[in-house]
Amino acid sequence: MTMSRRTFFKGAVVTAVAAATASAAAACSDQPTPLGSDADARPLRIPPLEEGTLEGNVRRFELTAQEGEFEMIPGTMTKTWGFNGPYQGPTLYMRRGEHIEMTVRNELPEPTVVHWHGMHLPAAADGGPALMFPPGESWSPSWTVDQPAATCWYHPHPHQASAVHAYRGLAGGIVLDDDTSYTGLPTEYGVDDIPVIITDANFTEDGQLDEENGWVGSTVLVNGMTKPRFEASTRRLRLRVLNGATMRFHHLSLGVPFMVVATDQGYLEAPVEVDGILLSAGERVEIVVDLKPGKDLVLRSNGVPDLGGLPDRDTAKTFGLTDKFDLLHIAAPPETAPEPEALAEGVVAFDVPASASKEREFRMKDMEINGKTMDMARVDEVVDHKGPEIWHVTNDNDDMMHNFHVHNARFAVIGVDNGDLEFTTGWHDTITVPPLATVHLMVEIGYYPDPTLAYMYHCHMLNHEDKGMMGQFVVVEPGQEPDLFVPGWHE
Ligand SMILES: [Cu+2]
Repeated sequence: MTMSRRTFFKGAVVTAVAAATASAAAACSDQPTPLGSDADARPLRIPPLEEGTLEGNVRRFELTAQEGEFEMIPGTMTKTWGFNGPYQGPTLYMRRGEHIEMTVRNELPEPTVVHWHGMHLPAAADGGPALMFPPGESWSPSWTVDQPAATCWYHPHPHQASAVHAYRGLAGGIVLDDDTSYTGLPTEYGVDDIPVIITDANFTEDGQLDEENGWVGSTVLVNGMTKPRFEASTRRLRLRVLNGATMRFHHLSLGVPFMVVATDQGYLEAPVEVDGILLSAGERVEIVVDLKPGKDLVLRSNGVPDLGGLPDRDTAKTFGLTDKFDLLHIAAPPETAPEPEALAEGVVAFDVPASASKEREFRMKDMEINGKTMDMARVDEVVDHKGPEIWHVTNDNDDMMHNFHVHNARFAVIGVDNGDLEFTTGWHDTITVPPLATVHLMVEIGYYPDPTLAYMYHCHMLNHEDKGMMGQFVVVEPGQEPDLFVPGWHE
């Protein structure tokens, strides 16, 4: 794998020094880059909505992971990876109750696997590292969608190479729909219901992805492009924001208050008005903003408040927490656009279990969880029941950011000790764990017993994950022992 990674972007090493200098200069700027008036502004690319083929209750998708070239920066073709295209992938549409039959073909020069982030499904479909498959082959997971409407996403999860595969462009959104009737909520994909996938990259002098200078990119992209501009035709927009970065945290603002209507795992009980919201890598949030004719808005990443809990500005800078970016220019709608209806409240209930029969503790430090780095042959936790659990997750580093993602699960934040999280309501599957803080989670795990394959919990800063900050849990019948399949290539 190392060999093919090295041959992927020729010239990356040669131009590394120049690129490092350039990206250091760019990353040091605390000022938002000019965006709307810039001659380089381009219309926001909307990934195609892929509905697959529906036959009765069965929805089939075909995804091909492939190499390509994409114009991330105006006028420059960058070698990239994508699904069914050169960069990123289509937005997959699916509905609760449907049976999904997915075929993923690997036309890349390296083994990979795809994880359906946020979905509750059998471990055989989850796309953990044990399920990596080689170039030229296909993988066909299937599952039944049994969870509320949400914005999920898909991205690679190969052993020790998740960061680089995602960085090259392997990511796409999932619109998971259900029968919830939500008055006032925009639902027309690409018109007033807009995917906003935030990633970042460093570029070499010849405009290629720089893989040698760390994973906090100095160029921030939305849907794969710099300086995007969206011309609103309606007075209300729903933005499905995904922080698809390998490492970056973004504290998002619009210059006006906006409504949070959904977190990772679906709708909130009622919209919550905020001035800004923090998204760690892997998190999603659905926001609703009302626009006024004549008044453009800019979606900004404004720097993480209080340095994210890190001890000083220099440390915060290494995680990119002091950087500010203009992400997306939103051009105002015309006067003729009709006024939207009032946004409904109480469309879903937020029923967090009051207690749990099992508690677990996870301590994240350096690149370890509970003193161990990831081992594909080791079962770290066994879940042998259907009920909720309380997980206590601590960041034992005072000088490092981490976050925490659990596969095949949703959780509610029921407490935070020794740190601040400004927005904790709703169901999540990924959450920031500030330095020295403990986040207490009420976790509901999808119950699909299978002693042979594990699910992952890990830091979703992908370079931390690749360095070992990940563990495995196996879901089994009560009293059953795990009997873990370990792939032959395991070291
Ligand atoms: Cu981490």
